[in-house]
Parts: sequence; structure tokens; C-alpha cells
Amino acid sequence: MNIQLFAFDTPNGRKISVALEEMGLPYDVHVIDITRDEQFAPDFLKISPNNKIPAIVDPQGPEGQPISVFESGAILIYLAEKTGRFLPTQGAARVAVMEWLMFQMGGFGPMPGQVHHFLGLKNEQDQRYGLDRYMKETRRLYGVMDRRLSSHEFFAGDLSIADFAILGWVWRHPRHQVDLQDFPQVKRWFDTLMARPAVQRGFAVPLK
Ligand SMILES: N[C@@H](CCC(=O)N[C@@H](CS)C(=O)NCC(=O)O)C(=O)O
Repeated sequence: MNIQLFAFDTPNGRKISVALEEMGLPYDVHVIDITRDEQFAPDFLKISPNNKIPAIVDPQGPEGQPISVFESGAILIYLAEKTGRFLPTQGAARVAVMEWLMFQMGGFGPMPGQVHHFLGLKNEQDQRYGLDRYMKETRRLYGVMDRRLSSHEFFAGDLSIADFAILGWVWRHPRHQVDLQDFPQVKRWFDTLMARPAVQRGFAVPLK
């Protein structure tokens, strides 16, 4: 039976549809419309105790038993280990993937996410402090990524789940008002990934 993906059309949701496509895993989509509070439904809470998308259910998990996984970073690691793809099994190469995956999970996600939030406020006075703080930090993170990509084709050796995680957020650069012309290495990397047929399928699958 297919993996069941519970997601919405957001950076964290798209990371997983892209990874599933790149890994060639068959999956069914269940749209959880977070604009209608569907993430708070009791049935969804059973597989995603933090009430956020994405989550997956794999009917054929470890020892052939069903398993649910929440938190996009955990899902990416789970899928990579299941397929043996996009995450080295050991050594320095694995450490590098984990570093850049955690960089995304802890910073380049929460920070642009705050920009999206403050841009949504109606009152300019309320927006000011948040936008100043989080846009600055978001641009700093783009600078970190640009430096990394000036000496690396991808974030951590070969194409990896770290790239899929970061791609979900760079995809939203117009929303957090970052011009990729200012970060040429990120732009080069972004264009390379977006040209991949599996990535395109991952962004095309209906999630809303
Ligand atoms: N750390 C979580 C963050 C998930 C997250 O923030 N999901 C958002 C959409 S991108 C969500 O479900 N928001 C609904 C809410 O906060 O009520 C992950 O990476 O999976």
C-alpha cells in the first residue's frame, strides 16, 4: 500500500512531495487545509500531535508494521533511510547532510515564516519591529547559503534531503521578498533543482 501524505501547499508540505517524487515512492495525498483549521481535527492529531502539516503514514514501516511520522525533518530522514537514497549511511558525508537539514529546520524556515506572518498584519506599526528583525535574519541566512554554495554544487555533497528541505523555503522567496539576483549561488542552485522533472512533479501535485 502507498504512503499516505497529509500536507498543504506550503514550504514544509512541498519538501515532502518533492522528496517522495525524487525517491520514486508511490503515495496518496490528503490535503489538510490549514486555512480552515483542518490541522486541529482529532483524527489528524493522532498522527501529528503538534497539529501541523506535514505528516505521513507508511503502511509498511519498520518490521512491516504501519508507522506515522510528523515533523518534516524526521519525515525526510525516515524516507531517506527507507529508500537508501539522498542521505549517506555514515561518516562525514552524513554529518554534512544533517548539519544543513538542521540549519533549515531550526533557522531557514522559522525565520522566513515570521516574515510571512508579519507581512500579513494590517497595521504598519505592528509590522515594523517584526519585519525589521526577521527580514534581516532571513537575508543573513540567504548570505550563509550563498557562501556555502559558492564552493559546493549542493548543500552537502551529492543532492540530498537537505536540498529538498531548503528548496521548500527558497521556493517561497517572492513571499518573503528576497530577490535571488542578490544571491547568485542560491539562484544557480534553485534553478538547477527546479529544472529536475521529479522536483517539478513534487511542486505540481495538488496540495490545496
Ligand atoms: N517544524 C514543523 C513545522 C510545520 C509547520 O509549521 N507547518 C505549518 C505549515 S508550513 C502548519 O501546519 N501550520 C498550521 C498551524 O500552525 O496551525 C515541520 O517542519 O514539520
